[in-house]
Amino acid sequence: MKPKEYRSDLDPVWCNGCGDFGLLKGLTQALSDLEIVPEKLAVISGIGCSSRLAGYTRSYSFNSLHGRALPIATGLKVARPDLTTVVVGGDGDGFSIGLGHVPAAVRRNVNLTYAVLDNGLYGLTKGQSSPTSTVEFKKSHELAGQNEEPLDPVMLVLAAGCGFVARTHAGNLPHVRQMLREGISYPGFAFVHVLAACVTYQSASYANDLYGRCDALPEGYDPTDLGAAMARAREDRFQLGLLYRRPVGEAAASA
Ligand SMILES: Cc1ncc(C[n+]2csc(CCOP(=O)(O)OP(=O)(O)O)c2C)c(N)n1
Ligand code: SF4
Repeated sequence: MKPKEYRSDLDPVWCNGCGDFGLLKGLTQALSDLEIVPEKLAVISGIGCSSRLAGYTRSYSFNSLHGRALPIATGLKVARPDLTTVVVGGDGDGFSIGLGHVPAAVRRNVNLTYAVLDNGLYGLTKGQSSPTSTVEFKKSHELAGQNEEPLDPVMLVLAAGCGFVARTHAGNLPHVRQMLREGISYPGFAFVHVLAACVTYQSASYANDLYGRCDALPEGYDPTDLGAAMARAREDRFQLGLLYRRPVGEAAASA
């Protein structure tokens, strides 16, 4: 099937230029590459602009409850292991209300791919701060928790023992496609951190500033080295690519 055949009949209501379009496009391309038929595909999300994505795919889609996509997807995958199950949501969905489910899902290591569209705020509810909002953003908008440093989703899942951790940004479609293809192919819980801009509630320069802070992992980087992945994740600049892939069958190191 062609990528566009993985789209449902619904037209996205996202703002023009929203990063969510990049994830939708990259996902449909990855599904096409992997030749997954819609009858064997489930896309589960929580609530948020990004979570609308589930309904835009031709699949068993469920735009569920805010913060609850992971336990719903886990139950589905356990009951129907034949379904390729992709979970999508925002940074608020995954790291505010849904935070407790993330390390639990990582440790259960059920075969899900969890793509978090991280725009550093709550888009659907009009621009409040999320756990990944920068201090500068909060100060400039006089939002709560101004002195709280942002949480790093990649460090969090690495520390919890995630076997597949990748980072990409929504403006680089071939890279989104590749990271999702590899994540979906991984036979365990796979986390894909998708950096994106909210064109409506972030500043006009946010997208460029964000992409200017990204580097590709260097040639020869070894994704089986957990220590190297953590060192990369701690760098100020965002490292894009497959940061960590635990060999299948190897136990997670205790964090
Ligand atoms: C239980 C519950 N609490 C709060 C809300 C309100 N709410 C809807 S979406 C959202 C946050 C959305 O932010 P994010 O998950 O980052 O997604 P985005 O819209 O930025 O893609 C909130 C707080 C809700 N729908 N349900
Ligand atoms: S408000 Fe932001 S996150 Fe929501 S659709 Fe518009 S640009 Fe995208």
